[in-house]
Amino acid sequence: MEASEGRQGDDYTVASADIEAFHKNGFVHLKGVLSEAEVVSLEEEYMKFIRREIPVEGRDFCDMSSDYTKPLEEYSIINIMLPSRYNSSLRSNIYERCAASIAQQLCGPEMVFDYDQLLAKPPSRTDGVFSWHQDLAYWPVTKDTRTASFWLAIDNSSMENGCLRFVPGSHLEKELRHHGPLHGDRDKSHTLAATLGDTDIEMPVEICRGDVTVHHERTLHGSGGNFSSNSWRRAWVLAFRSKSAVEEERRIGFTHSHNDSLQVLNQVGIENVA
Ligand SMILES: O=C(O)CCC(=O)C(=O)O
Repeated sequence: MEASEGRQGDDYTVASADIEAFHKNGFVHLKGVLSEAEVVSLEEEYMKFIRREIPVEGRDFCDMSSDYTKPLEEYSIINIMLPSRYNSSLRSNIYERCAASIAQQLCGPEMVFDYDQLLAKPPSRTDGVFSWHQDLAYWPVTKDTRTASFWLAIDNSSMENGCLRFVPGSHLEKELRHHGPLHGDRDKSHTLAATLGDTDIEMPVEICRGDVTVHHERTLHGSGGNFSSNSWRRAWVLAFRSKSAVEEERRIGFTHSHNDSLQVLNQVGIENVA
């Protein structure tokens, strides 16, 4: 790493090789974005959501690996949408400020915060499989496609506890892959799933606490279950898109809340589920 690369205050200077890798592969792993002390303070807030000390409305608290009937204490991928909507003191935290700096270097100065999300797999939830998908299958298609989706590891994230896996280069495909609702219909669960083809190469990316991966809205990705008996796999997602794309989403009433009446399954188009 050059002396000028990495963290300085609210900025994280991305190496030119990493910018290139992001555009070529559709994702990149950046090390040491947050310090241990910074992760500890985010982790405290994170656990207030997990313990349900901060109320989260309806389907914004759900399990992404199963349908809505699963009892809360058995969730395998605890999914909390829009934590900063439910705890506004989280807005503009140090992670968001560093992610903004990175997003602008990867995709340009127009990049702004779109949404946040917490995704936690408790230990020994071997069925905590996050189905293969492209984020765009869940989102409205916007004119400006630039996206930097951050995935911050709160725990060391490994093959054993269910780290992210990507299909490099899949973001460059012209057509979105076919996705279908994992449980047959969006009223049973929010989750969409695509299947990999024989020629797809999956690349697991193991990262340390305080590191991030950043991916594009068309990069195929997913993750396996948590086979560790003592380690959680907790991640904090922040998505940045261009200001015009976020405005386009909000104009049609799309906020990434699972309680929005408007949901998207992109092979079918936009559906009103409420
Ligand atoms: O945390 C996971 O396993 C999946 C995360 C994901 O799909 C995302 O960050 O877009």
